[in-house]
Amino acid sequence: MDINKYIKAKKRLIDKALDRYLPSGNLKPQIIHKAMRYAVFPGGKRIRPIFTIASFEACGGKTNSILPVACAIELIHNYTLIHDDLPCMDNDEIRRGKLTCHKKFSESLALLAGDALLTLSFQLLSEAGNLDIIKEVSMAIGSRGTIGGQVVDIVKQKTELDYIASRKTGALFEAAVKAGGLFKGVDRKKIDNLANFGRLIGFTFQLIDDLIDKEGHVALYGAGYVEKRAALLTGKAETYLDIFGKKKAKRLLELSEAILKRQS
Ligand code: GRG
Repeated sequence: MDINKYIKAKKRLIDKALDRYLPSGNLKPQIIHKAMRYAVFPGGKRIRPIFTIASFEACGGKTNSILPVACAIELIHNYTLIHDDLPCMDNDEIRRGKLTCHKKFSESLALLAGDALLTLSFQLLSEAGNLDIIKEVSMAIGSRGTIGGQVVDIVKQKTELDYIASRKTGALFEAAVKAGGLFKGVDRKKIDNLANFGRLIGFTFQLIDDLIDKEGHVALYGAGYVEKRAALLTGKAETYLDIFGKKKAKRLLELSEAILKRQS
């Protein structure tokens, strides 16, 4: 199966699982469940949970049991998007080609829908029963992780672009990849390698995002420099997969190449 087919198949699996985990829009109070579902579906690339699955597989795991963990990561990502779009943050009207959650519902409901997605993600993680993953994810998205990145972004310290990218984007990618190994229970060395790989790929993901949007690092350093840096970081990231062997790490390697080449 080529990587595009793999991505499509895993996305379908993740979407089905998300649909099972999210409360029905008919369940009281309907409006909050509708707002949560509105933000999550039809969804974006689902790239973070796909990394979680590929990492689990690289460690010898079989897909389905990791789904609650992978979906928790995606729910957290969706919470950050809802909150990031709010008038008190970026004040965006469009997300994934449709009205942002607060434009469709209201500011207070969007705030609560984000909170509820975050809360649901920890319910799923606790049901998966692995305290190391809960700790890892908590640290990644706290004030020294994504929230910290958002804070520095808000106070507009543009010279801190690397800090912002590594916290806003890198931290959740790192946790997503690490979670696959933690769930399979591989040794410390492999976990550390997954963490390094995830962190560098997350950072690269942001560099490519900047290239697509012609913002951030590209505005500051120019496209040529950013392209070179992204390629270098991807090469470095891939060295951390040697420990797993080419066959097992195949999907992680292909995903990292797909990120480097992505145009949208
Ligand atoms: C806690 C409010 C709050 C924010 C934390 C993660 C974050 C900081 C804000 C989200 C907004 C943002 C632009 C983050 C940068 C990372 C990024 C490129 C997000 C978009 O991710 P994709 O491309 O989105 O994976 P899809 O739509 O495909 O899921």
